[in-house]
Amino acid sequence: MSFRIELAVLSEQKQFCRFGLTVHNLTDQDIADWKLQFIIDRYILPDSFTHGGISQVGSFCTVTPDSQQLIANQHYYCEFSIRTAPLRFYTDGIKDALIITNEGTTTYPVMITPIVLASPYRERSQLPETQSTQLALIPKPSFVECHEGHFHLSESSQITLQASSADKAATWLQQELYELFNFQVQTIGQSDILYRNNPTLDKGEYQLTVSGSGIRLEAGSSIGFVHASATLLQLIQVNSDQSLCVPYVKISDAPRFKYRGMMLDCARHFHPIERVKRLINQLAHYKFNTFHWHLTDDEGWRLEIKAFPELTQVGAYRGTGTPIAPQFSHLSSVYGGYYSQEQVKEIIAYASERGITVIPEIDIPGHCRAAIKSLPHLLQDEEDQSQFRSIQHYTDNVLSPALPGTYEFLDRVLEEVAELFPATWVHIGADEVPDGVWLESPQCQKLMQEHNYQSAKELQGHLLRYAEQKLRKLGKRMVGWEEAQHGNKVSKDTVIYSWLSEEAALNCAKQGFDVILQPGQSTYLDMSQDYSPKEPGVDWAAVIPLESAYHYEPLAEVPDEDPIRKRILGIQCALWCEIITTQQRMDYMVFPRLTAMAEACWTNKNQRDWEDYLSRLKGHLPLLDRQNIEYRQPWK
Ligand code: TNX
Repeated sequence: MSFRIELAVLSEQKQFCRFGLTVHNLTDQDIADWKLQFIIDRYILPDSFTHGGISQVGSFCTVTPDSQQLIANQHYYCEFSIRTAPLRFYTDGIKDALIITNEGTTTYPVMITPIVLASPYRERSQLPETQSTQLALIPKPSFVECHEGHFHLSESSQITLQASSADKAATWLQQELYELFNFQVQTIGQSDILYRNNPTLDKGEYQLTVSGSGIRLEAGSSIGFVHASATLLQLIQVNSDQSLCVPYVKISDAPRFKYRGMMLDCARHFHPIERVKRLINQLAHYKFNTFHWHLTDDEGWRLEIKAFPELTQVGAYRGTGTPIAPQFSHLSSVYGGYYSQEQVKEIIAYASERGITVIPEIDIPGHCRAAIKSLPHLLQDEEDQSQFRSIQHYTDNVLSPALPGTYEFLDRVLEEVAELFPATWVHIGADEVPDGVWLESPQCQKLMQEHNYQSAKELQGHLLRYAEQKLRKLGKRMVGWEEAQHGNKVSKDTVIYSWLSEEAALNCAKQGFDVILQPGQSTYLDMSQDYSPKEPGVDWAAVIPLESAYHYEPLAEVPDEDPIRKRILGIQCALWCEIITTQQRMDYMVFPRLTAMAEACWTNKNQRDWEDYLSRLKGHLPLLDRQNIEYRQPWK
């Protein structure tokens, strides 16, 4: 049995494109009463559809063709329009397809040919030829002094602790020496690697000295020792006889920004805990200190909540016939997964051993379809007639600020989250609540009248203020995407993560909010890395080649001495995972851009230099190879 599907762009305008779709029956059998299912992440205008009808939930489309038969060796053809900018990448095309007959009891796999694009990008980015440097440190430390000679680690090398806060860092170093270099430090031997307390050093700061007498790591905080260990791991050289040595150096180093984060979306695709740990470990290598865990979204609820087992029983899985329906991939199976509270504790401990704080995100009130479908008796407003469509094309994904069930849900979820995560910050989402929401709900109208609210934004603020107060009672500080301050109800304690533009960050900082910068145009690792149609990724914010990622400088136009800069706590990069289905794809999107972002987070502005970074990156690639990271080859 063999079927094939082809999508071709027929015409393109700035925000309106037409497509032709062909399904070939390559078999010698006719099929009858058939439907076509496929995945595409843009919204097909149903009225524009020819030769049949289409229904769409998120990215999941079902076509009922006019002709009931698909004859052997013949094809079916239809056309449709989408309000979209021109498509540039193969990953913009159909991601999965399936033919179903007999009410879905029989299914046939469909081969997908790459989308026929009308206007792929013309330009290509190319890196200058670069010599690799021996001291391949990323991010670049504040001060490095090199000396002639190397210290040789030997079979009797031992780690010695003269600092109570160094034990986690020392354990991590020991593990990484083994993982990366197959080198086992001794429990009794020579004190070649010495961790020493230095109370004059600030949090995160460290000093590393390698000389004839050994390796000395100094810090005044446990995180400082982790950073020192990360630097040491990058300094290690492997001799031809596989023995290890470290060049003589003196390094003093301190972070530029207090907050250095990465967000991982585990809702759109589920990442098993080994994959999450692998990323956290990599973050530690680049001196990040925060892992922002996006645990809930329309397409999946990934966190065990004991008060509501339905959230994971129902909300963690999607597939044909399930309440969430298939999304993004895996049309022919039930797909999903979640993290038990025990696993969450394991991740938190793993991150903490590497100096990384885990901030959970429970995204409300938009992006809540999985929760609503899991707990309809609590979360569904039956009388709501509002018409809206979210960015990801859902019409039923927003919590209602007027339902008592919403507050019961929030209370229980936030209580368990606050208990489970030691971090003092809890991220509450607040992004992308669609226009048109709530206004046709009698209960929402009543709530608006009671409080004299004028707009839906005020209703959103009403709910978020509740969440903020609840979190405060639980000893937590609420943080959220830039829309969290819409409706003007939350307090200035809320930390704002800007993502649409830097302007939002600036506005919020001026109003007195602390901000974290995560601009899509520079820090989104789901954006394509180059202009070739083969490059996986999206480009709604930008194409982000390594060079653009490297050159990101937060609020570059605001002078250094402007007091507003004190409100910038740091930078975060993000991996949204609509198209991240495997470890391989994750590695490719994350590396090497993560190393460029690390430098934006850590290294002082006046010490950053693109070509210098490239020569360090070149020298650093063997260390990525040792970890089997399938990074995008920078010089290909
Ligand atoms: C915007 S950034 C989103 C996400 C998507 C992402 C895709 C933000 C707060 N919302 O829901 O996954 O774009 O690039």
